[in-house]
Amino acid sequence: MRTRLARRFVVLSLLVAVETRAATYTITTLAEDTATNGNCTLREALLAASTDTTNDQCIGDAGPDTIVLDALGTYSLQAGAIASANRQLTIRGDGDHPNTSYVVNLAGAQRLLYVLGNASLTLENFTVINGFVAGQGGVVLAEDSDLALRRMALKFSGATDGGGVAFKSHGGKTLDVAETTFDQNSIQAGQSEGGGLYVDLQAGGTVRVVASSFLSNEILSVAGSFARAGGGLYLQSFAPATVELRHLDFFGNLITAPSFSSGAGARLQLFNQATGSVELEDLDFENNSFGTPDNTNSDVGLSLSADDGSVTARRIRLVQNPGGSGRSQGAILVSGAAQATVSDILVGNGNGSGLFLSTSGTASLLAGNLTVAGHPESGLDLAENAGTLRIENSIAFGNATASGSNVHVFNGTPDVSAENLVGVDPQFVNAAGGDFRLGPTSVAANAGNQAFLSVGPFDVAHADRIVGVQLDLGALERGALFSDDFEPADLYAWSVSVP
Ligand SMILES: [Ca+2]
Ligand SMILES: [Ca+2]
Ligand SMILES: [Ca+2]
Repeated sequence: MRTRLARRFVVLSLLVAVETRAATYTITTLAEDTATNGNCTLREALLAASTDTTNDQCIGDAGPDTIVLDALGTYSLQAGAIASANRQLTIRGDGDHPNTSYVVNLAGAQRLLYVLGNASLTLENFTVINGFVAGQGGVVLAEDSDLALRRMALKFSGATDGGGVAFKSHGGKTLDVAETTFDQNSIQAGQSEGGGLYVDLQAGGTVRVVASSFLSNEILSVAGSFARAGGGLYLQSFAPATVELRHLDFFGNLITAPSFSSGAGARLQLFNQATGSVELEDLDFENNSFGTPDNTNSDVGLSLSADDGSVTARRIRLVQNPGGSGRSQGAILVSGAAQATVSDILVGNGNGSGLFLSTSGTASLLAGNLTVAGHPESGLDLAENAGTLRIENSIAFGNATASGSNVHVFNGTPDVSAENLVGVDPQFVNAAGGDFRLGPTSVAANAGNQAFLSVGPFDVAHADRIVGVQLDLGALERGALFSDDFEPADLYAWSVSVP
């Protein structure tokens, strides 16, 4: 017995020894070289981590690796592409300073890294600028690998898809993005998708993007090109996927193409979702635009289509996204057997129409507490091609000043229940100035039905949804105060949990 125990102890010790083997490369120089000159540069560390072999003072190691950017300032990395297959790597700015203190300048010459073949890459707390590749993923291309970004800033980078990052999976991989900024990246190709972030799930996967910003990313036109989608974010999936997008800003993203543009803010396209789910919460879209108005363009701010699966979209603000005549600021289209619940959506002050909701197949879409106001064309466009579409507890007012109507039914007989306030002045505080809160004598106050199934926990400003004797109509509850999300049922929505 003693022998067996002793032997077991030896085996366990060996296992522990193997599992803790890992290299940490602490980078103390901003310079780039591959010379054997007694240092460990960022390039040498990336090469060591990608090959498990020694490069100068970066000692090769078969285990997972961590590269710590320890010097403050701008690291040079421009001597050519680096790829890493089937390895685990973390690159992080030393935590003593914010991500602006650790900058990697790719000088328009290369990506930071291409990971593939079941790799796992984590980037944390640094800034990458000027990435470029004549392919996908200007800073990072992750193929069939897990990728995590935390407290990163990806700027001024370019590619054909995914000016910042391209994530492509044939199934089972996870993209996890938190507290990260995609800023002024651009893409350009015959068919270009994802000015900031491009996600392609060929056989499902898991995507979580929280507390992050997509700012002034751009899809640039090329001659004869078509199908440009997702100025900030593009996501497509062809099999059941789990997608969570929470607390994101999409500001000033632009598609300059002459035609076939969709989702200057975000374009999400999910096919064959079956058991998959899409959850959108606390998303803010402002000033995302198409450079050229055209009849072949689609929805300008948020463009979501989901086939099968469950869809939840709560607390989405779409304000002043100019898409041009005939285009909506936002669209949610569900098909197949999709089950969608949508609530607390504010769509205001566009230059075309407001929000387009559509069902087909056996899909159902239940939408409540919408405020749609301030569009020259129709406010709410509804198409119940098949399936069931219902609108409750909502306001449509101040639209259709040039054409259309406050609620325009394209197709079918969607259920617009009696309490909705359509074409009746809800006395917004300052609609022209973008303040769609209800004034003191608004007929929309306490005029809703809090028992309806679409009612969510918060209004679009993340304040309590029900104040006073009854739920208000529209996206903003009068007299409500901002609530944080200490409530466990409301994951990550405002106080972000970063693992
Ligand atoms: Ca060296
Ligand atoms: Ca290694
Ligand atoms: Ca109320």
